[in-house]
Amino acid sequence: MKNVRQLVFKDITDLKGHLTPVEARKDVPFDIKRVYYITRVAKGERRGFHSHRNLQQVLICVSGTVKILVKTPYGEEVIKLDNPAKGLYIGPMVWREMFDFTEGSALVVLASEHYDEEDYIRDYTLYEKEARIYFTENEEN
Ligand code: T46
Repeated sequence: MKNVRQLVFKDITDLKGHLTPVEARKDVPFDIKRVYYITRVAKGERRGFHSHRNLQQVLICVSGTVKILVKTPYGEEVIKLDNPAKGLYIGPMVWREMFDFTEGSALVVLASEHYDEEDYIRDYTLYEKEARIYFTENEEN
């Protein structure tokens, strides 16, 4: 789907457990300017409900599981993150919702930019209008 792809990282396993390195411009396609994590989400809570105009992010569920709905005017998909060695790349102009967080789950997000509320589109009608223009102008996506 446009501006979304699943990433697979190294899972270095030995008797001590698992280690997954994630390096900027190698394992994720941007320089990482910000990291945040979402934890202790109440049962049944749904987050997101927005798109970003420019931001690129990689979502990694390092503990437990969570489902991510990604949506553009051209289609939608639900991706379950259930492995710390897998990431979900979400580029610009993709609507996202996060739900079904299991108890104790931890969602780590690597972001290409510092926090900027102006980059968010939180109204779906406005999102759809801007997204159609964006994807028409970026046909190679
Ligand atoms: C996204 C999904 C996956 C900050 O002050 N700094 C930050 O870096 C972030 C990410 C958020 N905030 C503030 C803004 C709100 O007052 O934290 C509050 C909760 O943010 P929000 O309601 O946007 O959280 P989610 O879980 O709906 O969305 C977040 C990210 O904001 C968003 O970029 O793509 O996770």
